[in-house]
Amino acid sequence: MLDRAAELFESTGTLGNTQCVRFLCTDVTDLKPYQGPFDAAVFNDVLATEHDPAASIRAATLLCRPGSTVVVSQRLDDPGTALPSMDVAEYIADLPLEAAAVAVDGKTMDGEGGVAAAKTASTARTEDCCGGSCWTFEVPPLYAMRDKVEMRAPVVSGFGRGSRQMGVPTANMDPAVLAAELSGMRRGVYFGFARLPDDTDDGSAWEKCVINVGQRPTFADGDGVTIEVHVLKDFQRDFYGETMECVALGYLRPEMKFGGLSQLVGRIMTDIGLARNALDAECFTRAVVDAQNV
Ligand code: ADP
Ligand code: RBF
Ligand code: MG
Repeated sequence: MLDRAAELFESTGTLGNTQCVRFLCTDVTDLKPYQGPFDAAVFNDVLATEHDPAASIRAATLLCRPGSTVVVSQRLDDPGTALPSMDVAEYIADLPLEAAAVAVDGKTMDGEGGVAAAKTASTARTEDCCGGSCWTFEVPPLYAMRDKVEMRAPVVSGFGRGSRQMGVPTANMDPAVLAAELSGMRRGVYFGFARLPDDTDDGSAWEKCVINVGQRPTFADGDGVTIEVHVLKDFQRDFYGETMECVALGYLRPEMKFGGLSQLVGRIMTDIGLARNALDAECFTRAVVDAQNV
């Protein structure tokens, strides 16, 4: 089937940043973060027979770019086939997915013929005519915040989890100083720019960064909210105690509970790639020029 499909595309074989379609036969849970992000994931009559459907849909979702679509289509009452029970709502419970109104033949199929997107997995489910069901979700789009959030605080010690050893040191900004800013921010991963205003060398220039504002559900280290900034620059030194300035310009995704540090770091690498690209866009570049004049 893959060979036949490949014959239909002339642009196969080109990798890197070139537009193309790649065909591979693999288990979705074996795909690596660098192989994404993908524009869509479709489970066509396979999810119910996966040995770990929750792990499969999670792996696929984490490989999908913001604004992409995840579809689960399943025949549920195929005569003579005993399928295990399938609870799509439970599989996606802590994933950054939103139920989408399903467009069929250009029409929005949400029961009432309106345009409102369904909110939960159960309402996202749409029966079709062949005894099957289809759930359509959207990975929330990357979005610019209406109001940027500017933060300025000393860098404090974190949990010493070795994020630095994993290649993503996070400067923890003192949350006590930022209580007011925090109260207006939803928990999750942001992107923007950061700098060390008092650095006499080159640290005072604005650099791209990713920011996690949250409670680190992957780890049992208390539920205090931390503001962690990973700057996309190699400072070659520590700067504990120094003042950091950071401007959050866009929101990437909610915080999630991962199966461990390496899974988390894999996703952070994707976050970094998305942030790097997004921050090249004119709207964000202009916003930081404004910020520089503050
Ligand atoms: P902690 O648990 O104490 O926050 P980390 O392993 O997260 O330790 O490392 C964070 C520290 O690394 C920061 O406080 C900062 O002093 C230093 N650092 C060096 N380069 C960077 C960078 N590019 N982004 C963030 N922090 C950096
Ligand atoms: N921790 C989580 O438990 N879940 C997350 O989804 C999550 N996303 C993060 C995204 C970025 C860009 C960064 C820098 C950190 C994130 N963290 C997340 C925090 C992470 O657990 C923390 O940096 C390390 O545990 C070190 O304290
Ligand atoms: Mg840290």
